[in-house]
Amino acid sequence: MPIARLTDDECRAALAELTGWTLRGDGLAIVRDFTFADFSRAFAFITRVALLAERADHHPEWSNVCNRVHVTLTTHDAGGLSRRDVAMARAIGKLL
Ligand code: H2B
Repeated sequence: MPIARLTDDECRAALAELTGWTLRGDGLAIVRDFTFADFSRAFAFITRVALLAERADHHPEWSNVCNRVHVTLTTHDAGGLSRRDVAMARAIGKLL
């Protein structure tokens, strides 16, 4: 289902509201690094986000090294940022 990309103004407003997220260099995604006490906690976080993502049918791109998780949010169906990324970033924030 097509979804609109955020306008530049909407991107700015979203970033002002979201703690810890920054705009990727190309402006098409938001990124955030998470650091946990150990790998188990990092993996538990990944699992919880995966369940959220399945429920929302909106899936992050991510990588994990030891206790760190790097998350990228972008909307493939929109070719950039959409309100789905903002909603997912908010939902992830509530897990912390
Ligand atoms: N995740 C992300 N990040 N972007 C999408 O556009 C997207 C998705 N689309 N998860 C969903 C699945 C789509 O492919 C299905 C068909 O709804």
